[in-house]
Amino acid sequence: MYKLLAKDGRAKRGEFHTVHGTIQTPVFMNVGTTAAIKGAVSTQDLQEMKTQVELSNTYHLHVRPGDEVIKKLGGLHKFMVWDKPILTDSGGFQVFSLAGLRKIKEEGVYFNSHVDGRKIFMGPEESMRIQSNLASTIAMAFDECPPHPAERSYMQDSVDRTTRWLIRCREELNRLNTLEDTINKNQMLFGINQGGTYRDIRIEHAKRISELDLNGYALGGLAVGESHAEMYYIIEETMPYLPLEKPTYLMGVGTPENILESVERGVDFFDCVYPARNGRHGHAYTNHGKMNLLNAKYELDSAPIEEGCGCPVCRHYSRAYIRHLLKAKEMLGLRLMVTHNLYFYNNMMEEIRGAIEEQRYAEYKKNKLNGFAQGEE
Ligand code: PRF
Ligand code: ZN
Repeated sequence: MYKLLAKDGRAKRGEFHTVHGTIQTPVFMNVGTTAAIKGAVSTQDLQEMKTQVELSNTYHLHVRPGDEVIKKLGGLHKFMVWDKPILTDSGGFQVFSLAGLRKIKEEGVYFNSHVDGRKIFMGPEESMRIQSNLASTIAMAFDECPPHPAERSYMQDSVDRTTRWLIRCREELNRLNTLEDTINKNQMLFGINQGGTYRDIRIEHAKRISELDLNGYALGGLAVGESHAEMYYIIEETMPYLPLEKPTYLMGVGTPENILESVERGVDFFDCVYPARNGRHGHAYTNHGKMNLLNAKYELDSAPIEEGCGCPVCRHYSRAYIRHLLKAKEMLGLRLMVTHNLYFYNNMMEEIRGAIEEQRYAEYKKNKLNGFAQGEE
């Protein structure tokens, strides 16, 4: 259940109540595709990084270790020792990004596993059954994320199929939630809006799925190659047609700048691999832009990554030491980088929530963007 606490322009400050606790929004979800945050970060570490929600993937966990295995072990929460909310993505998007060979049919998608090449079929019912076995807090509907650019006729057909799939997802999840041996009988469902950069297709789809009274809604099919201006335009135009009293999740976005712009347009939930991926590549996020710790100028630098940062890394370690670990390809280097970056994102979300509450979001955003533009790199 979503509760709107404050609004500043279109920016929303809310609370989302779940069986695994309350999520303060806007929120950034930390990506752990295979039930692990890449960069040797444990679920205990996540507690220190102000993480509220962990995100895992249906497709990956179905392939390995198998959702039946996780169900036998009591569900994903028990398995990874994380008692806060977990959102699982439905598998559709991962199939499109990973599987070379695939066939989309009315019933679902046929493709080959990226692990051993074996043939797999996944449709709305399969995705819901897997997510029910995983027992995540929030399940995502099974959708198609169309490529960019796509012909208008392809887009319309794809979006219509995604709507039919959504109705099947809802039916199947309602059924699963009533079964005796279902671990989380309160599993929630978010529907996904598609339509690429076609404003009218987006809006028609948003209106249609809003009638289904789901627990939340997502904007999918963005950050797939369109410009930032196009993405912001589509968010701005589509948001008024999604229910204000439900959370909205912008899937797979993005940079701190993207998040600041999207919060201003009313988005509540985000997720992105950037903080973990950039961290593993030696790039640290700071309020003065990104810095490359591999740079020679940090060889003798005993300052923390960012002065004043409250993360567990900046409280103890120097740029010089982290640079050395990265150079020596020590795992600890990756872990420290990912820890700082996830903290940076989660902490920014906390600042955003405070700024909306205090009706100073526009000014907060302007100062933040000015800081980033100083650019350390
Ligand atoms: N659909 C699903 N997951 C996603 C996306 C989508 O369109 C995106 C697009 N940025 C990221 N993750 N199911
Ligand atoms: Zn830090």
